[in-house]
Amino acid sequence: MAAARPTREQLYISETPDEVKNAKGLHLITMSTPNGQAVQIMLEELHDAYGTEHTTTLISIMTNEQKKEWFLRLDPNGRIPVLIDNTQDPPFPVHETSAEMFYLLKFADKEDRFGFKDELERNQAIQWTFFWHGSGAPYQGQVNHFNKFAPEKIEYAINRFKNETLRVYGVLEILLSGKYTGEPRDYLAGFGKGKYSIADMKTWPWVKAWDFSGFTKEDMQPFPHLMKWINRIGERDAVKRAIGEKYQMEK
Ligand SMILES: N[C@@H](CCC(=O)N[C@@H](CS)C(=O)NCC(=O)O)C(=O)O
Repeated sequence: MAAARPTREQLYISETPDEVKNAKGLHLITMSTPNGQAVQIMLEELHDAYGTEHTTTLISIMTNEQKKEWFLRLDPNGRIPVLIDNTQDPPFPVHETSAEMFYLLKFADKEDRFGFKDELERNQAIQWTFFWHGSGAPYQGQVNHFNKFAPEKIEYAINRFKNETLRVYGVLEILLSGKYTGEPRDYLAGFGKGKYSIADMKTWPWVKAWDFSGFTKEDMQPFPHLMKWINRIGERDAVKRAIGEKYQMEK
């Protein structure tokens, strides 16, 4: 007999919002931050590619909804976004943006439109998704924290995380410019010029918010290919919807 998974009763309790426990298919609990937007983009792309539907619960992390028991039962890490697949029985919760995107790639992107069939290209997508998950998002997140939200201005911390974020932008610039291959690329993963994939979706919501993080046009000058990549992805309908009104909480 297969080992038991958490039951519906363990996942959903009386405090769980009705829209979460009554959801039928893919359901995303999110807020439109860069981490939320990564999975929002993937879901909107799946909608355009396959007509895949999903529903959402929009929360405000300022009110610490994500630290309540109903949320921790779905994601003990207490952070958005959380994806729940209610077509599994019992429902299957997924936390961590990249894991959510890989889940959607496996179960909702049957043609690998946003992934790769070739195992080496697939591995490139894993490399660049991990790169941003481990070395981009945490640094740029700390820039935002120390620049905007920390109660005191600690110059060392601000400089440390700003410099590290500029360094990882530089890594993306090396890749996209084709500095060592002679061939500029359009997207992060895939041979040749690359193919739009989950690696781009994971990375883009952060990098496009460089000005929010306090970087200037001068700071961004060394990254012309990265700036073009930001515009290229920003033109997609699914991406526009994923960062738009639909995911803003009503005030
Ligand atoms: N490694 C996580 C990070 C998620 C994360 O940091 N989410 C932030 C919003 S962007 C959050 O929920 N913060 C609220 C909190 O920490 O309580 C992921 O990739 O999903």
